[in-house]
Amino acid sequence: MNDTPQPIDLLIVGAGFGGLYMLHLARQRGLNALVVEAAGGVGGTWYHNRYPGARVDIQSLEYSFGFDDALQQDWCWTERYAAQPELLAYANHVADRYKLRDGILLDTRIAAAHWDEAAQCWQVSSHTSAQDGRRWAARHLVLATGPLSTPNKPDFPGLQAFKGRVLHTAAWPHEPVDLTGLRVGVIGTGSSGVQVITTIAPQVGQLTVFQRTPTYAVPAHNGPLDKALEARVKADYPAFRERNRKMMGGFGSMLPPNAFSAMSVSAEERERMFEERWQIGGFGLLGTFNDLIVNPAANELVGEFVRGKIRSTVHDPATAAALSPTHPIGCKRLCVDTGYYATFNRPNVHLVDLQQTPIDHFTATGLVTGGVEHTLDAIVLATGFDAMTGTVLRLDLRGRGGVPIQQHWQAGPLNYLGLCLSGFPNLFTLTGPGATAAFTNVMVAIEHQVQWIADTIADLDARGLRTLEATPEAEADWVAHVNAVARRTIYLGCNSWYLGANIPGKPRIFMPLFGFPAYVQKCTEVQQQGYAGFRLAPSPAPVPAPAPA
Ligand code: N01
Repeated sequence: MNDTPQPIDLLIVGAGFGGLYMLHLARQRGLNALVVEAAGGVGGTWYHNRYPGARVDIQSLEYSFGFDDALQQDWCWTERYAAQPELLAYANHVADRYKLRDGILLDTRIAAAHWDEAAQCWQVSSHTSAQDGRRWAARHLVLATGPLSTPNKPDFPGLQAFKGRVLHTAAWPHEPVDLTGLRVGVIGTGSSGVQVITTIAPQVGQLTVFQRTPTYAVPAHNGPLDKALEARVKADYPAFRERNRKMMGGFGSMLPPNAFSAMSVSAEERERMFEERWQIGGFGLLGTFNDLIVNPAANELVGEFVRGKIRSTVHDPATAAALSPTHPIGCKRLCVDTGYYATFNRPNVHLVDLQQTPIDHFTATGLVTGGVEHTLDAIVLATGFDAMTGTVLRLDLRGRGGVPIQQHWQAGPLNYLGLCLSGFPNLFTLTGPGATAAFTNVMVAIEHQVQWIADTIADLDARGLRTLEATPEAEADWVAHVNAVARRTIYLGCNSWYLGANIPGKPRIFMPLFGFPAYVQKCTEVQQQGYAGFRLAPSPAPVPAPAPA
């Protein structure tokens, strides 16, 4: 270990899109910044989630940076919804275009970050051997670790005994994985499961899908990017971005929500309108009416519409029934698919309903549910993430007085504005709990938060201030606000990762905030009000040199 920490203005953990833009903007503002990334390349989620079928569920023309018009004009997406290789190529393009690579330390995991009261900075160290571990003394620390970055690997009894291959969608191998002709089991039917199931079904010998909760999926109608649409958007890109920033989720201005209730039209008209949006595809279905995610009765209408689609698509009525969700639609993130339900008409695809027959244990050759052994050559865990907090809680992160983050977040992730924590000065979380990223086009969310952080640091420096720290009162109020917003919606009506409900023992607190424009307004107001809810402090006076004897 090199004993002298390297002084730095800003240390950024993670080289996904958040870390990349944070580094770029910090450098533009004249800050000495460094990104430290555990993986061997940039791209974050798109570096790790390289399972067959991985692609974005927000249209490519929207799921991209808008901070530089030259970038958005030059880059050409090939598909309506970009696939993982193209998204990873885009992340690498951003790193090269803005000459970021010399500010990114790859293959280096941050192990510890401790607030140093005397030096008023973060003492950060990397997790490598004693010889080559690195240390930094950072004025500011940005956790750009992503909301969905620590895979959830359930502790299935006997999994170790299984002799076949075990894969996780969120940690997919970099070398090709050939599943051709194999008997494959997929556990999990969220966004990752839906994509991998649909993609591998035609390749594998037999596919057994182990479903704990059925999922709602709407068609993507993916295909080559419409050149005429691309030209229209590019002719007007800054205004297009501006319109999207005014949308609840930071995207979707091409198909805005209707401003009237599902109850205000006849059943026939409602069906026609749902069908119209189903044919367009994507998340727009939930904008058919303005009350689908706030009124359970309205939500039930669109849920039943999708269940009707499942019944008319899946030939076997028992399988269709098992695939039909009963929880509110949108309560778990809606999946955007390419033939998911129809996949269950294939003779080589078999659904196991874990609600009827839960997983009992694994064996050397498969797994047992309800007394029946399913013989498998490979198992794909599409079991999601320890979302929003999992990665941060795995750090040795200690604030004032050495208080560990595990203690501060014992009852749930306390935060203010989804950006800062009391007792953890000059620490910023990007796309973390309390912010809107999970409900927003994450690229738009990242741009906003990165700009807020860069502006805040510039303000502090201009005013000769050394630290910014959320007050405990502001933090408590903010968490209450996030949960109050959720209570006005259908989001508390199911067990989702938004609530931490997918991880045994995790505090059940609603973590993301819904509503991007109001969030932006609040963050701006806080800045304009001189950082209401924060304590600001100047650099401590230098300790006078001892008087000569
Ligand atoms: O994870 P999930 P994901 N036994 O948590 C099941 C983004 N994303 O990786 O619902 C049996 O949604 C679990 O069952 P249940 C997107 O934001 C985006 O699919 O908890 N089953 C569920 O079916 C998304 O929301 C894209 O009952 C178990 C599944 O595993 C988020 O990432 C693509 C289990 C996990 O679903 C997470 O998606 C991929 C157990 N012990 C991901 N534990 C796109 O852009 C969990 N499950 C398209």
